[in-house]
Amino acid sequence: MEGLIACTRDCYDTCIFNNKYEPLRMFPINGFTCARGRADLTRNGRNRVSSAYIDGKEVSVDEAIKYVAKLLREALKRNPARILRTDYDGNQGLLTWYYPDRLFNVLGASQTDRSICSSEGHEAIRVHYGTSMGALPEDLQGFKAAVLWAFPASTSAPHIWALLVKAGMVKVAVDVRLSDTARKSDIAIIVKPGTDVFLALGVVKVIIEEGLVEGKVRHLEDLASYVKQYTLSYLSDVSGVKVDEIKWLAEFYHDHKPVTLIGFALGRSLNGGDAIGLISLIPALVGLRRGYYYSNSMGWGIDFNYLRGLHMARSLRVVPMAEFGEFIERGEFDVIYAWNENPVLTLPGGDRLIEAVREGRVTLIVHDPYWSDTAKIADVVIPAPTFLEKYDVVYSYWHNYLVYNEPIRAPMGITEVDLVRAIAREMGITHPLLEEDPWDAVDRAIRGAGVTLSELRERKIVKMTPRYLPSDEPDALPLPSPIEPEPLKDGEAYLVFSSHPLYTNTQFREVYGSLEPIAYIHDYEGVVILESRYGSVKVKAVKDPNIPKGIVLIYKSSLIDLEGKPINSIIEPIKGKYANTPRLNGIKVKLRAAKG
Ligand SMILES: Nc1nc2c(c(=O)[nH]1)N[C@H]1C(S)=C(S)[C@@H](COP(=O)(O)OP(=O)(O)OC[C@H]3O[C@@H](n4cnc5c(=O)[nH]c(N)nc54)[C@H](O)[C@@H]3O)O[C@H]1N2
Ligand SMILES: Nc1nc2c(c(=O)[nH]1)N[C@H]1C(S)=C(S)[C@@H](COP(=O)(O)OP(=O)(O)OC[C@H]3O[C@@H](n4cnc5c(=O)[nH]c(N)nc54)[C@H](O)[C@@H]3O)O[C@H]1N2
Ligand code: SF4
Ligand SMILES: [Mo]
Repeated sequence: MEGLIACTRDCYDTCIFNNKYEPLRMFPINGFTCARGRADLTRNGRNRVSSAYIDGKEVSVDEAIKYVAKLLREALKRNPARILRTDYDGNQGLLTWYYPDRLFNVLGASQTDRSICSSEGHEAIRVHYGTSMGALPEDLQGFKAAVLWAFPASTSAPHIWALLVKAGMVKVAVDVRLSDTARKSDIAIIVKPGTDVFLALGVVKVIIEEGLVEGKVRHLEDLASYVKQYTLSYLSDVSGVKVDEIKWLAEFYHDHKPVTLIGFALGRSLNGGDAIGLISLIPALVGLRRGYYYSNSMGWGIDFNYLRGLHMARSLRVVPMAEFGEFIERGEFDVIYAWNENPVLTLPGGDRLIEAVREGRVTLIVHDPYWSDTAKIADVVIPAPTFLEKYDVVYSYWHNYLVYNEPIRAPMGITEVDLVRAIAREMGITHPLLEEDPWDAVDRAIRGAGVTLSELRERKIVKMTPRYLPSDEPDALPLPSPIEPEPLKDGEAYLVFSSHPLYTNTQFREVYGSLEPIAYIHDYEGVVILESRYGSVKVKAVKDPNIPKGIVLIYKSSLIDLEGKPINSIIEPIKGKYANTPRLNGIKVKLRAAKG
């Protein structure tokens, strides 16, 4: 079989392509891709880090490795916890993302907790079902209706959206604004930011109290007495959803048995984990099995911990991403090593990293294929090949295809695995975790998913059988502990973020240009200052009738303000209850017209 390649981006769909980079005509890829997939071959030649750099001076990769080894050795002598490695899902490959951890675990360095995106919901669903694994693409096809809860899939998951459309499903969108998805759905329910748990309590209350329960949920009686204490009019007041709409949604669940698709963004809001957990129980209450989808990555049985070497070594200190800026400001690190991530823009308080590097308090090492905003300010930059240029094994958090990626372009730079092993050698570290052949590690890790590397190399694509299925009888416990959002005063609004069709987070500006920092609001045009308790940024306000009063929307691909300051400098260091996920959505901001 000819070589294949899966898009390794942080995206639900994980498109699979042939070696001419044409999307495969198989379910659920169905021969089409998104604007980013169409631009990959062009993008691959632009804005690349083509050499290594130390303090802005071009050097060979070998020189950079020696320099990094020296930096790490010196830092180790002081305190390993003063080395921080930080990473996220710029490339979801098992070798690219997971394996490099081994070096830092062996060093006993500090790590960020990878809580920025989906971890809150994974944990919130797991406590009820034993796993966060939910419906597969094939399962989705069996439904006649769908509730897209904080999930603007027409933008964030084009293949999931296409599946729902093709199946002719009745679609209900729950969002804080009329997103593209909400506009294209049959019904849009507009909820106030951070109050989905109150809406879900209303739905659960109606289902229980109107005798609409058809499924089995353990400790249902506890849930029943819990919802009794709330009146529908209170739940309606807090959530902004009319009592009639709450009742309608409960009856819709009962009558149409929709699948519920829960967006990650909800986990990054007030009450996010509680909301996701409770929403995931609604399908079970109306008798559906695997009636929700959030992320299936925990269902495959891939041993991510083995790849990271956690069976032998682990980092000494875990830094919540929510407190990234705080830790840096307190002077907790001497050296920061970042790969697969653009933390100056995407992590809360990324501006503190810029300052610390500028003032020489932190030495920043970045391994990236592109001149990201973080690479641009780094003391040491090392070029990485893109996913089109290296071998890897790629899984999806939606469908169950495991793909053996084979390069279709000549590599530029050094792979993540080669780099961390070379640094270890240069440091004189001999540890079995770094000596194990990386492909043996992959083979061990995917055996848990019932796949062997030799089978995968031969067939290129193997369908995994989910190992960890959700319980058919989930537990209603733990019960939520919802908090009402702070009310708005004059001139205040809740700030929310969403994905943009042309970008993946901060990526693709080399193809589609920089996205202006625009704050979409209901009724104001002009340059404005957005001020939170934590700082302020200057952005352009643009009127949008799809945004209700009291809401400001910024695309999460325009995270630099008009003066070059990261938007995330105004994010407060607040952590989610289940997995410490930073609260990015729904923070209160004051709007002021900017002078001049
Ligand atoms: N095109 C594209 N696709 C992407 C990405 C991308 O950058 N571009 N990013 C990928 C990544 S990293 C992720 S995490 C996923 C994210 O994908 P999703 O989880 O689908 O979320 P977002 O696109 O971030 O949009 C969040 C939605 O939630 C709404 N919202 C905000 N606060 C609340 C609230 O309190 N309640 C409710 N009900 N709604 C709320 C916003 O208005 C917005 O419509 O998408 C992935 N797919
Ligand atoms: N204010 C606000 N902040 C947010 C969000 C929000 O909604 N609002 N969303 C959050 C979410 S959901 C997420 S997931 C995070 C995303 O945060 P990041 O993961 O930092 O996002 P990206 O912009 O995708 O940056 C990924 C980096 O990985 C690099 N990369 C790509 N491929 C490779 C590779 O093969 N090897 C290496 N070494 N590097 C590679 C890219 O060039 C890029 O610099 O942002 C979060 N930040
Ligand atoms: S970003 Fe998503 S939809 Fe686009 S090519 Fe990659 S996997 Fe497919
Ligand atoms: Mo994400």
